[in-house]
Amino acid sequence: MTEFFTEVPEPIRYAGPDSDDPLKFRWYDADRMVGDRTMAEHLRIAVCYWHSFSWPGNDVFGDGGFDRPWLDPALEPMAAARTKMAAAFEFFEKLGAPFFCFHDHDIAPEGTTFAEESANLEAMVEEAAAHMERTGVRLLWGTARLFWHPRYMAGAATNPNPEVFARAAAQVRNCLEATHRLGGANYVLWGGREGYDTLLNTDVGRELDQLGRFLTLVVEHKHAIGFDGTILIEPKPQEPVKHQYDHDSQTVHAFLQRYGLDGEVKVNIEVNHATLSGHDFAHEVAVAAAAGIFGSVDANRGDDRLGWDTDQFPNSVDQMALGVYEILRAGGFTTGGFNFDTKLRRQSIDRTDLFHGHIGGIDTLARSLLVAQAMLADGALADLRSARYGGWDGDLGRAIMAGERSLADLHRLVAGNEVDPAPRSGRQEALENVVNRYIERVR
Ligand code: XLS
Ligand code: NI
Ligand code: NI
Repeated sequence: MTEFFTEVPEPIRYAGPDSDDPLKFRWYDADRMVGDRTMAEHLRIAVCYWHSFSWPGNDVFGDGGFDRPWLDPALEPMAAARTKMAAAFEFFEKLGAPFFCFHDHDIAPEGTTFAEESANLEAMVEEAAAHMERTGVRLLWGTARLFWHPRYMAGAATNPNPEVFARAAAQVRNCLEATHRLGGANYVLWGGREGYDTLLNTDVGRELDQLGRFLTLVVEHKHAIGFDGTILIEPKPQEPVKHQYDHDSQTVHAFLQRYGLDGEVKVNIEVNHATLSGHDFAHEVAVAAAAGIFGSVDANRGDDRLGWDTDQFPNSVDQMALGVYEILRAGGFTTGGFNFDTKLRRQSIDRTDLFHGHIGGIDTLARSLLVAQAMLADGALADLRSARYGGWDGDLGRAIMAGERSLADLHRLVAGNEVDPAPRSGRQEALENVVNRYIERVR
């Protein structure tokens, strides 16, 4: 096999926080125990196929300049797909990433007919199975690209034309089976165009029912074929369309309940999408965990001042540690993990830039994990939180929550006893200082 990443001859190793070697991990030490699991088991790192290997670096204003020889349009598509896959697995292995993620069309050419699309996918899935067997790299999730082809311009499941719905269903059937064949831990649906650009031509009620029906079909098929991975929805408020139905975790939870899919489907939270929906990443994790639908994470961040999906590598421990803390509070990942749905900046054209981005991102997650675990183990924030809610464990709190007090009962209580509790400090600044102390100290 021809080597592609020639500047990185050896797998990336851990060298410790004092290392200045840009091709070593400073914080990610895969086998280091953090609480009851190793770092690798906690983080379950995955590399995404699409931005890393299928994207030439173009933006809406110009062509891409990335060094990706397999994207040359003059190549025979299946041969190009095989070369791309060899380079992708070389990267996964050298980075030491235990998982990868893909869309159907990232690994297999679309072809010109459905028959060709299906045959290409089948062939490339066998090729992937062989690479996985050889390298030990596993599949975190698969997904179908239901937003690229012009047939999906008005949505896939939410399209006004049922034949488009059928075509999307067929594509998902193929991709779900491919994911199952490759032992995927999850299957993701990102509703890229499930929403609308203008209400003037849109029937929102119908479209939501269609989306509920579509997801039900996916869940039924998952059970029919015995796929035991988790089905995940990836919430995003907008982009590419103006309004997307899976706006954020709380919206998705209401949607799942409405269509009877609670307990069947969880969420894949993207840091970037949280920002776009006006939330912090930690908020999205906490809300999903409270609803029992926390599944997996796309670790790529946005930019607070840009209203689009910049897909940047995470590099702020200050921000990421708070999200990882919520993940640990929720018990950590089960089938999920941290996928790097990340894009290099357009000027990062060298092969090795792909390593720099991932190494920095993985180190950010590793250090955030250490901070989060230390805060959790010491009960640094938990003590104040439980004291704050202490009243709810007392007689009054318990009786209210057990449904044993009516509005009239509470009125009687307050009127008869002049109940007027004094406010207490929420101590936000003191808590923020606690977090900073952990960030400074962790080693
Ligand atoms: C786009 C999404 C996409 C999904 C997979 O914003 O993040 O990349 O993760 O379809
Ligand atoms: Ni995104
Ligand atoms: Ni994503």
